[in-house]
Amino acid sequence: MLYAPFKLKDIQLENRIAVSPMCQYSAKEGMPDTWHLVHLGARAIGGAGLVVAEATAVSPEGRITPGCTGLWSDEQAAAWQPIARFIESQGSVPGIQLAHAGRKASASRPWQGDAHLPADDPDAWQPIAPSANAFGGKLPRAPQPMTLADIRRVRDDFVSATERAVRAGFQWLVLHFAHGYLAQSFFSPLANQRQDEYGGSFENRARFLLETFDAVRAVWPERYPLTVRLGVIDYVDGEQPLEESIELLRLLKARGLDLVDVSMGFNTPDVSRVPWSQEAFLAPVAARIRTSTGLPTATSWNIRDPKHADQLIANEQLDLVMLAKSILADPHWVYHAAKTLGRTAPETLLPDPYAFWLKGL
Ligand code: XEN
Repeated sequence: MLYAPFKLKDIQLENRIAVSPMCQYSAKEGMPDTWHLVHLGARAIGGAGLVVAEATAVSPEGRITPGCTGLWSDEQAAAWQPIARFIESQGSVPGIQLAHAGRKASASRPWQGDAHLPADDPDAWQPIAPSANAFGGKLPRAPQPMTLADIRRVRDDFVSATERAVRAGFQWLVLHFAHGYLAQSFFSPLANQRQDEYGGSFENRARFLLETFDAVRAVWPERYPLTVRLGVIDYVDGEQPLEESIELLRLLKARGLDLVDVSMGFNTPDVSRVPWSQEAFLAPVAARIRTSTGLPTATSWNIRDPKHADQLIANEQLDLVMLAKSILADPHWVYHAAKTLGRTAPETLLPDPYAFWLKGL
């Protein structure tokens, strides 16, 4: 079943294997370059049905680190174009994730500390968020609370970035509503302490996400899938109940959401209760969301074993598996998994120049 096609809107994926957006922290001034082409292109050559480019900031202040990619300029859109085109030329669908990092912005790259840059660092900038409370841990910098004008501006930044994503040739859009970044921090009572119409009740905490989604929906072509990655669970006390995430997804579905990629909230530095070592630990949560909302559903996090991944699709727990570390470690995971699953002629999943050499191996 992992190799069954999947149609959503006018887009057909050749299989159920997707490359999850993975930050490379390797851009300068938000510009994708040959690193991004080779990184994403290699996984398209490897045969993933969908290749989603990393969390790409809708504005300079929305980057997680100075190395994050962006789509706030036409120059960046032009730089993404050959990347999207190459992914498509390999039979994969090119996708991109649009993001604003909120209070987690202005951090160093993970291999340089994974911490807020000191405020006087020439590369640092002032993060913004729903409220002035800091994330904590290695991200202690207090964000500037957003005014209503800031909220409108960020929503408009998502719209402009979406228009550029279309021009760049992307055919699958993921709005980053997870991982403690801006949208997620509006939704989570752990992060959002606003007293106005954007804080407090479920309706108010959902408002920024729904308004941003609506604005993007209006400019993203109807024929292409519009998806969100939503943090539905934090594994800490005080988080929003799963029922709230389900209700939010129902509202988004009614407004034109095509698929949800189920992930975590990461609204506090405490990740001690996350069951990291369990294979595909979010799959049961995603399956529950799939049943309760009727939305096509994907998830990532520790999906490595091809047999397990195949069962998740066969048992209709998931529609897509999003691979991250496993496909980073092995760009030919799709081919190797086909061999493990006993598929005949697995080399046919690869482009001709590779299939020719690998035939019968
Ligand atoms: C605390 C977030 C954990 C996973 N990460 C997610 C990222 C990049 C950093 C690590 C993302 O969603 N862009």
